[in-house]
Amino acid sequence: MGTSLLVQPELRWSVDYRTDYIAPPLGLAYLAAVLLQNGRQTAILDLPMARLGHEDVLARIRKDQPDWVGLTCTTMNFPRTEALARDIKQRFPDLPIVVGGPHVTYTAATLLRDPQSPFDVVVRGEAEDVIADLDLALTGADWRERAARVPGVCLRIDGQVSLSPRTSLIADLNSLPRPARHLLPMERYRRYQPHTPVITSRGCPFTCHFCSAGQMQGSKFRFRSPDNILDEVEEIVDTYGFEVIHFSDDTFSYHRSRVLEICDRFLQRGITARWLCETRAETLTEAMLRRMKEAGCFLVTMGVESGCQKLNERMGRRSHIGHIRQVVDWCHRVGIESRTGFMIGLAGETRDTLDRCLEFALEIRPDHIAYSIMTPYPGTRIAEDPGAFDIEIVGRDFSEYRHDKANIRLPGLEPVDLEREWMRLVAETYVRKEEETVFVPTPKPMCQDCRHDAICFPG
Ligand code: B12
Ligand code: SF4
Repeated sequence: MGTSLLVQPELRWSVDYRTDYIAPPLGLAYLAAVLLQNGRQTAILDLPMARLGHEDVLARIRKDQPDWVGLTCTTMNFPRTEALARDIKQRFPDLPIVVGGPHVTYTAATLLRDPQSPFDVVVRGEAEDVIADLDLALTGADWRERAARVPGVCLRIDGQVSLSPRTSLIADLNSLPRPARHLLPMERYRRYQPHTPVITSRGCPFTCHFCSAGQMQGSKFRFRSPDNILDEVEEIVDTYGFEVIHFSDDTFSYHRSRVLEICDRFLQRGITARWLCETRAETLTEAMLRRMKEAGCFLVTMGVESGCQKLNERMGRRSHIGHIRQVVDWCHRVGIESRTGFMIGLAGETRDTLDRCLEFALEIRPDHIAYSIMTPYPGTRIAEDPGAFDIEIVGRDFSEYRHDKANIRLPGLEPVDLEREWMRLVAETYVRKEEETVFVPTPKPMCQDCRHDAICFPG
């Protein structure tokens, strides 16, 4: 029987790690569920949440002797993921190390061509359809030959890089087992944050040039049925005691009728958990927001990017800022909080458009405002062809791909200017909206003797 150890490496994604939000690694939990369903053994270590370091991972490998180790990797986490993989490789040179997640989906070829890379296998994109066959292949000696025959698996074999095409996207999301949350420290997450994520759909039909969502999970919006979703919500509430659900899909309300059905199910099943969601403004109507409010929704998060329509259009962001204003207004009327995300450093940005961004953010009066500097993530059009947007990528240290750090240069705006402007917008927003609630990531208390870059809890 195959055994594996799945690991979420240490995280750090903001200027002050005490404000970082640690979410359960749902991708790993989905994969673990498929492995368990296929009768395999597996475990998940969430290093930041469990306050574990590399030595703890090595000790666990020594104890459990898994057939392979799997690491999940976003761009910002790549340096930490690679460091962990190196430590594992050094102590256990024969243990296959598999890596997946958004970052490696776009960088697999580069990674595997590097002879110094500690990663043996890369899986690009969704992996539920790959993981059981891969697990079988990695069990026992001569695993490379077997793994090379698994569709969707990329690896180095006999000094050559074999890039198997990605498998097709999972058509029926209802067919997936629920994420194996029982393998995660759910009680710790609950004490840390009252909400927990649920993904109800995959794929994004929009093509914002700063985002790789469509490439990662496809441009077709695939979605779970309301009952399938509500079964998961009930499990989270009943088994793990969460009172707030975070629908962290890319575009939760893309299908209006589905959202209304989800609301109906919340009410029919008498689920009193409150919820928040991430979406695009133009998918919402006032009537929908009213129904969402009745069903427990208290917060809607929307990306705005710039207050300047032209800049948004140049970035492939087709939302109209008039609609954003309208939705924020509806939210006020209906009694749902709104959180708007603004991005600075877009193609064509000038000091003048930055002023307009700030003015717009304050004028529409959302309950929470978040600013980030545009980051050229691999897999985005911006990263692939920055010249087409008059953007120069200057930062290549992925650990610095943070929302408050500029890795780009624009005509007339150096990276340092963008960072100062980010600071100015944040500061002016606080000063000018002092009497209102504005989204501020609040520093969390930390153990005095904490030796990890993570938030600690007693016990
Ligand atoms: C929820 C979420 C968060 C949460 C939690 C993240 C987490 N720990 O999971 C929070 C709020 C913390 C967060 C933060 C950030 N996020 Co975020 N987030 C998401 C979101 C919306 C859902 C993630 C998810 O659960 N997906 C569902 C699961 C099933 O998919 P998955 O995780 O990709 O896993 C599948 C595959 O990737 C693969 N896989 C994953 N790991 C492994 C491992 C192995 C061994 C194998 C074989 C396969 C495999 O198989 C899984 C099952 O199919 C995604 C968008 C999205 N739709 O995925 C963005 C996304 C992951 N975030 C993104 C970004 C940019 C950020 C931030 C940098 C934002 C910021 N500017 O501050 C930070 C950085 C976090 C970090 N440290 O890296 C980008 C990542 C881009 C990139 N190149 O890395 C994404 C893809 C959004 C986007 N479209 O651009 N995020
Ligand atoms: S920013 Fe949102 S709407 Fe645009 S492509 Fe990404 S996920 Fe889709």
